Amino acid sequence: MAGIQEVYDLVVKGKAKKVGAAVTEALEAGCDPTEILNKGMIAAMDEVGAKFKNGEIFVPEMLVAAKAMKNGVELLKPHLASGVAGAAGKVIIGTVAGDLHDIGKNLVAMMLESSGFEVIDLGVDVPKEKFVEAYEANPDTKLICCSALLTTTMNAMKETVELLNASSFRGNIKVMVGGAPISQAFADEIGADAYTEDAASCAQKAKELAA
Ligand code: B12
Repeated sequence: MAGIQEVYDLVVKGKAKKVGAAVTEALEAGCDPTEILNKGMIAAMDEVGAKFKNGEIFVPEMLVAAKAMKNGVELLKPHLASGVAGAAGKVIIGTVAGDLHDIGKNLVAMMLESSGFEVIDLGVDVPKEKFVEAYEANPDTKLICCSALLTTTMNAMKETVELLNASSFRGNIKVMVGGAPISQAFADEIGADAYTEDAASCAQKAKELAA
């Protein structure tokens, strides 16, 4: 659909100011919000990642694309989110130490909220001890979610999950992991309870785990 293509192009080019209007137009034209997200924005970030890998663009261009996507997601949010926040329980989420990527983590947080969870977002570059402290401050938490986007920060994820696994409260929580380099095999290896590929399936799985 033309509207979605426009969103895609603007995210790839990092046109943060224009992307909002394009999302609104696509919505008004009747495009499905989930398609705008998946085919317009997430697919665009894949192209941005590929261009970075090929040396066609550099970090500043990745940053402006990320900003453009964030602006677009803000506008999509009311159309994607629906549930009553808090009813399903508390979730702690963060991107692990050394990792500054937060777009995927924010989408996961948004989908969890729209599935009725209250989300405590620790942000990016979160030291492993912070996850433990956040649980201690919120002992009614049901789920802890860790995100990592770099192969080099997979080890920080491993250390975080190991620390949680060694904690006295491990029996009270479930641990979920995700992010582009993470796989089911890796999740099993580090002793997480669950892995899913994207934000929508994370929210679904979270509901099962917290039930
Ligand atoms: C935008 C971006 C950046 C931005 C991030 C801005 C921000 N606020 O997030 C900036 C410019 C800061 C950046 C920096 C770097 N980046 Co970068 N970045 C990207 C890019 C283009 C997009 C990431 C993204 O947002 N994708 C879209 C979101 C929606 O997808 P996602 O994060 O994967 O999330 C989905 C799933 O993974 C899942 N998910 C995510 N978290 C969780 C958690 C749980 C619990 C679950 C269940 C699921 C889940 O659900 C999400 C939604 O469906 C990727 C390329 C790519 N295709 O991923 C490279 C990429 C990740 N970056 C890369 C690199 C190398 C870097 C730098 C090292 C570059 C440098 N030389 O400085 C730095 C590292 C900085 C740091 N310390 O973290 C590489 C990583 C390579 C590797 N194998 O490790 C990639 C793959 C690019 C590439 N092809 O080379 N980057």
